[in-house]
Amino acid sequence: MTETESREARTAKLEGLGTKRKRVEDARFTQGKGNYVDDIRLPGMLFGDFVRSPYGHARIKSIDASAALALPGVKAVLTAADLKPLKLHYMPTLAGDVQAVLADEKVLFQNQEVAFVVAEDRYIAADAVELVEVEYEELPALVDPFKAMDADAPVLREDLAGKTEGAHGPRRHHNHIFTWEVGDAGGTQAAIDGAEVVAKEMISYQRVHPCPLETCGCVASMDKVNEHLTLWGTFQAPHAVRTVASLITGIPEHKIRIVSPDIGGGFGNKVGVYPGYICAAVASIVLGVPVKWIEDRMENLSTTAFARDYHMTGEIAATRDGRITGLKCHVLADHGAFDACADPTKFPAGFFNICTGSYDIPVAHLVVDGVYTNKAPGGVAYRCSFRVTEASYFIERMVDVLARKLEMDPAELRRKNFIDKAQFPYTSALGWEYDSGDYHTAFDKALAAVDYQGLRAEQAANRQAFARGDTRSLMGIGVAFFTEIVGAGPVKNCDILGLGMFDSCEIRIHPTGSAIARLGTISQGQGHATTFAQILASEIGIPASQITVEEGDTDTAPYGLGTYGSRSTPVAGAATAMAGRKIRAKAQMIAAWLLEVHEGDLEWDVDRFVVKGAPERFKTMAELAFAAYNNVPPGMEPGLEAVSYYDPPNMTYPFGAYICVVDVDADTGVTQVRRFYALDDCGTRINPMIIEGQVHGGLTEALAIAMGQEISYDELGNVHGASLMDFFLPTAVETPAWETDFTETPSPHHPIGAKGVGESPNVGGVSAFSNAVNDAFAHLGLTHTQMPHDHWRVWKTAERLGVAE
Ligand code: MCN
Ligand code: CUM
Repeated sequence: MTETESREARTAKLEGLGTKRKRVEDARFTQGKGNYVDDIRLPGMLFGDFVRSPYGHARIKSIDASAALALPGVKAVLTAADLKPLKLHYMPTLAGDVQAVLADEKVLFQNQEVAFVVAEDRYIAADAVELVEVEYEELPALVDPFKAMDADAPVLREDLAGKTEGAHGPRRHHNHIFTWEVGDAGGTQAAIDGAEVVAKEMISYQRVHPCPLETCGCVASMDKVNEHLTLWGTFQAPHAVRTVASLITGIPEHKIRIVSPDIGGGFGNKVGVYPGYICAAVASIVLGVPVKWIEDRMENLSTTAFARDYHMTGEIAATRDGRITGLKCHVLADHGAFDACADPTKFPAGFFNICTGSYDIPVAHLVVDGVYTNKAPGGVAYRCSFRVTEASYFIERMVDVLARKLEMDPAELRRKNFIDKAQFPYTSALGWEYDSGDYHTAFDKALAAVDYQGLRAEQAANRQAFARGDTRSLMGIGVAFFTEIVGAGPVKNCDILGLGMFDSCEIRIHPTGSAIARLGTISQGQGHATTFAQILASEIGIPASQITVEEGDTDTAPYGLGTYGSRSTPVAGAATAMAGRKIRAKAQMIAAWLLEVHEGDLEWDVDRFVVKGAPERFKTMAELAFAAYNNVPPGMEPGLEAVSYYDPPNMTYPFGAYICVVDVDADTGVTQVRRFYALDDCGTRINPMIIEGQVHGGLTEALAIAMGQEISYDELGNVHGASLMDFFLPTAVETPAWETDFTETPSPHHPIGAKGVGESPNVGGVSAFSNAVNDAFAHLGLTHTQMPHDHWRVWKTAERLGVAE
């Protein structure tokens, strides 16, 4: 049938690795046919809504729900007192702390959950929320992390009274969570003390929020007859939710089904476990009918999964000619009222210890102190790769600060200190083994692409013109180079609540040669149904268009740890390739049987096995699929299925070079991103179009963070930035045109050489914007200003430097 088709034509038909295959998801999404959690409607379903605290810190004197219960249509009002007998008023967090499901005697942040009203519809529930009378006694709020461990700081967590040991070691103050130390303290201090030049800076990365278009939510449905609980929800890790739900509720795990339907953006916001999930489940168990809970925008921004809030003091030592000799960093980490960071268990500050970045730094030392404040919990979210965004921002600002001190070009200083290609696999001073990289090639390509020397010459001319009064605009050039660490990842290092972070793929080939693949991950917009089929197409020779990819239903998908930390490609992508290879190995045995040759006499050719030296004798994968169901070698089981649980030997280390050119109006502080060039290296590229989309999205979020986003609190503990009136969400108007580029350095340990990419543009992007804004004022003596670089703050900087009119 296809004998005459060329190898190229057969390869093209597969739409495998490297193809710009169009997203198969989009037919559904662009026609409004997605199925999101709020689309789920079940007979008799009730709606839950929260009574929330108006105070940042207060004692609850009393709760009176009688007026709410009297409202027609209200079915129940849950408070901590109702949850206590079930031992569900606190829930375990992913970081080994506990979090109040409903406030127990005290509220610890504004908008904290105090009571859960269940009613016949959302509107009645919202009206009833207003009728619940809560009497509070206000307490002094603690919002400044730098004051959290003062001797007279207010005691926040009374539930932890007397607890001197936390999940990550000893606690030395009532608001202290953990101290995490990595590296060589003595050696680093010696390097700093003996250095020719030392640059020091305190770099804050403000509190922000990922703000996905779809907020968090769930539908809980308890079938009391079969004692079976189904939970549909916005979960980035459905299997982990099932295990945790079983442990918390005591319902056997086989009687729980977790389903993540379509998810409208996650960005880390949907990794954690929230009070709404527990309350909806409890309400459904108690009332015996389905209960839905969906956050509104303000609830989302002010109560679930903030990101960052890291205050990083660095010292970087160097020789006068620009060779970095040591790096020291202290981080004050504001975790809010409960430590609900979603990090692998052994890493209370995530992978922040990749803060030596892309540089060959001989010695380094890092200390992170985590503290409680009267703010919302969360801490790991927002395209972060487990705190790599903070680490990357820190080192990329520090290198610029050092460059200023050395009066050296920041690009030249980077180039001089890069880990060399020949040094890979490279072990960093803080203990990571970088799998592969070629930083000089990528960086040189980036500098050439933007004509870096030309830009600097233009900037020099701009500065002279500004000094003469010929222009009111200052030109800034931001250079950033990042190394990511994604693919958690080795079970021996990485687990969450004891669950090793492997991932999985199960494949079934149907008799007519099409297939279904199920994975332990879950797409939230990344296009997994498109790209994972491409990996398989190349492995098993079945066109991607004939492979269905399914994720997110724990009753059908193999166990996996979910999608975050850009781990799907490095881990589940590897499992997909490995499962595909098992399919191919069995198909080869069937082919040998059918062609009456020895297996070793066959070779794989795109979509078929061919007898070596006899190209006219072959069996296509479609033929072998059918044979698997009716004519297999004696003793072989029929069928063609495989499953792989993949425990990666190491993480993958994508990298990239980003360059930003910004024009700053000195009189108004208005910034205009004139140009942004992003070169990404994520190893073998599965779908260049999807990668480009990921980079565009991540850069837009980086722009948002660097130039305007902030969730701040006033001294009373009131949260600011909790609505889209105050929280900057860029639209097409603010977003510049992105220029993307790539190099391709495969991962040596990944079966197809692919590294993750989802978070790279955010990890690398924020520093490029921030470096550009700082650079615009560098000739006026500025070394560092804190983000966000919104117009007001930029204008303040210009004013402080005496150039604003
Ligand atoms: N890809 C590829 N070739 C590579 C690497 C990746 O073609 N070498 C493709 C993958 O096949 C996948 C996509 O790029 O379709 C992202 O893959 P990967 O980097 O493995 O990241 P994950 O799939 O694990 O996604 C998680 C990552 C994270 S942690 C955040 S946060 C984020 C991000 O993805 N959230 C997103 N990108 C997002 N994009 C959308 N639209 N929505 C989100 O919520
Ligand atoms: Cu850290 S945000 Mo992503 O890992 O889902």
